[in-house]
Amino acid sequence: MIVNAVRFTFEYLTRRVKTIGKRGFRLQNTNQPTNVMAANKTIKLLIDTDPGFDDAMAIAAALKWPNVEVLAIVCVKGNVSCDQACKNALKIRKLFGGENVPVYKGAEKPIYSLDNYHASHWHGVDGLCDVADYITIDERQLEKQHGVNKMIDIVMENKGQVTLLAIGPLTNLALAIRLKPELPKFLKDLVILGGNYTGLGNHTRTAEFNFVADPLAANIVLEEYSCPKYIVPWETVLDSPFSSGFRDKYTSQDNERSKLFKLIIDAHCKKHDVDLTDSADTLAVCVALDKENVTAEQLHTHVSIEPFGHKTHGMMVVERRRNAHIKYDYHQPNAFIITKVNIERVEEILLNSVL
Ligand SMILES: [Ca+2]
Repeated sequence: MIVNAVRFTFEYLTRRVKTIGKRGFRLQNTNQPTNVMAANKTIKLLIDTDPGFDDAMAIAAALKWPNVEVLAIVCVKGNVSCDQACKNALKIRKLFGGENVPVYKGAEKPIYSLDNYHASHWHGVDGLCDVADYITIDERQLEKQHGVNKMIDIVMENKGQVTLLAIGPLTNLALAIRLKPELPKFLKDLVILGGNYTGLGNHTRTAEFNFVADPLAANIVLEEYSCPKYIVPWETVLDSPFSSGFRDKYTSQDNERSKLFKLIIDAHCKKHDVDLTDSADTLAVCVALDKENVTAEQLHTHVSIEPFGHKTHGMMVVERRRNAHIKYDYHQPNAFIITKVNIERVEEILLNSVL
């Protein structure tokens, strides 16, 4: 009886979703406990990425997480060129025991962009803060098939089972749905790092990098991917600082994995005279790996993109009008914006990759 009562209480706490707003959008506090094991169910994860050192941290976390099968890594132009992104993915794969995870080259240019956006000023010329040359790779191990075609194949071979994690510009995803319009019906869900929900930008004053780097692709994905979508926006990254001791724990372990991130993070922090306060892509991978325990608060509403504006291109447009989903049936909620995460759980997942 006591065991059943405890089990009921636990299940109640882990499943409860409390609606705390009654407007056209729904703000939900997921009210999750921490320090619980990840769900036993194996996650089939397909990663679309543009490494980038926070992509590297995210890929590492996925490769070392016990209850996930990483089906493939598909690269896209973003922080660095697509060729460089592929090299970085091969390096991370090698160091974190993912040699059996295939790496594919995807789109080399955005569908549309106002500028040749990249982020080498932040991630280093090579995307890994220019400290990872010592990791040797055989570039012939890059798969020959185009990443967009492979993305489609993987989803269709695992219908209803694939979680697609998109932590770069959304060019590959937009191309995939143009080639296979019914593709989203066969995805389990889609987790995106990108966009903003209060108009706060990073790469421009009004737009987050992944969305502004290919705003038309982002618009296609937000409007047309009908599967459940979970978006980690820029504001949530800023609102989710690591604890004061995290950097030391993450970078001081006595192994090659932790050593790489010490080199990367030390170089980045020295160059920019900053501390490691937050990390964007890592929040998204943690949502993909353990959504129930990482998500603390989410907003269920309609989102799209301003693709062509001169001052606001790439900005995520969020429906916040009271009862808009009733008044305007074309603005039905189409995404969950993750507005708050459980950073303690995020740190646990990241630390697991370097222990
Ligand atoms: Ca990225």
